[in-house]
Amino acid sequence: MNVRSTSSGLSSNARTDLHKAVDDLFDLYSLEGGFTKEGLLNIVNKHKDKIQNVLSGMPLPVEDLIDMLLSMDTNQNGALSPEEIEAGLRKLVPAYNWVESTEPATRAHVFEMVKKDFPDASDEAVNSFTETFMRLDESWNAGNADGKIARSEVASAGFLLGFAQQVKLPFKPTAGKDTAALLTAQIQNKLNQQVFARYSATAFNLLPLADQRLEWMRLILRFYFSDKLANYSGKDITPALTTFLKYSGVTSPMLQKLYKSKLMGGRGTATLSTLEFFNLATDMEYAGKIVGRHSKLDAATITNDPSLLLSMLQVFPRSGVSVFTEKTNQARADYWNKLSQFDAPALGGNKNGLVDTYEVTLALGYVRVIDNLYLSYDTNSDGWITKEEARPFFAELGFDQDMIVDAFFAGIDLSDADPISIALKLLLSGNKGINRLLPYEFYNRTFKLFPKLLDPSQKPQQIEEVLKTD
Ligand SMILES: [Ca+2]
Ligand SMILES: [Ca+2]
Ligand SMILES: [Ca+2]
Repeated sequence: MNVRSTSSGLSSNARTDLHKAVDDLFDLYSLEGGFTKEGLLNIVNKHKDKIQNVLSGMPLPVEDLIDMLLSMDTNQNGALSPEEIEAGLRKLVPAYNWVESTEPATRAHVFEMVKKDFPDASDEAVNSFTETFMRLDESWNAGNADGKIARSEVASAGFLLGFAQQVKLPFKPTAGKDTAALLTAQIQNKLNQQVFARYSATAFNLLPLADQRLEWMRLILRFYFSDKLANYSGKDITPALTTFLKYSGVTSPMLQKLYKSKLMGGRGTATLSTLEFFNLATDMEYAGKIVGRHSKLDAATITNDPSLLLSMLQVFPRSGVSVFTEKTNQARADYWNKLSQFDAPALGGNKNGLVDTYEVTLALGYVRVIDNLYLSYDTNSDGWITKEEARPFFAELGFDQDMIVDAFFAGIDLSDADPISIALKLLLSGNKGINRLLPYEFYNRTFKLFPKLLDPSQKPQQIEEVLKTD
């Protein structure tokens, strides 16, 4: 099942090459003392495919990169001098104004400089951004861990921040279902998660523009960190998560599997890509904020926390209302009072009687799958998925027969070990009249299937084979 991935499938090679390309640029700059437009274009063109590949994970077209670099030739003599590059970088890469080439910047200095560049931003926005920026000093980020930021520690991250500063805000939500629309939707979710519980506003687009700008730049910086950490972590991502979140908790194998899976827009491979890691880490952070607010997560608690409920409806824009709420402003008892089932070992829980952060992450991850499904397969965007709309989804699962779709819509348990009984139940149910499903109904029908779908040894085709002989 491919929930039309918004990832461009960032390979670690492409990633390394981007960093190398940017580093090469800086090397050339320092060696040659400036370079020509031609030389510059050569470098960018040489790496264009790879740069494009990486940049397509973010709204940073490669043409902008070239334009940005060429715009530094202020005296229009066709060559970039070190002075022009320094001036250009200062203008286009804010971080170069904060960190002098001669002296590393302290946290207090960075805070003052950011405040100066964003005079209208709130202290929360400036503080959090500064905090994140200072992480460039950490050793996994190739920093020297001296508590200060040197120019050399800013290099490629500074470039990304330069782009982030230029992207037009506020984001306009798009109604389409193309890659750009999916990507914008995903970025919106991540920003809404990031600002949750830190501002009185419950959504990113309700923040003042200066705060939006800093939060957006912070998100880009954290994506850049994920890139470093996903690389650094190998197969065991616990140390990387610990570093990213400063969180010493655990994850379950099922949770990691979900975030690598195509259900979540992942690639379905053994290691976590940058985007997969970023999704998991930021979703865990969001779940952590939810768990941190309440000792017990049930319908009554959630109903009494309207800003949490509002945030969740923003973060799950297509499925949230249906899954999380009974009626307006009231949490759905059927969903929330059952959340404790994620404590069960069968779902990767630790059976400690509490719903821990990683268990809530898995619970919300399943809702994310449904949200993605409605984004991709509710083709007329009316909030329902019909049998007709669902067919391509089932086809991706390997279910090509109408009977399976009928059985799913009729609410028959497809996780049943005996495929013949699925067919029998369908025949006996007389429940063929259900032709469209709301997200919560879809969620309920998919729920038992999730562990199976995450297990590659389960082959839905085999079920189909048996049904064919029926
Ligand atoms: Ca340092
Ligand atoms: Ca637990
Ligand atoms: Ca529809």
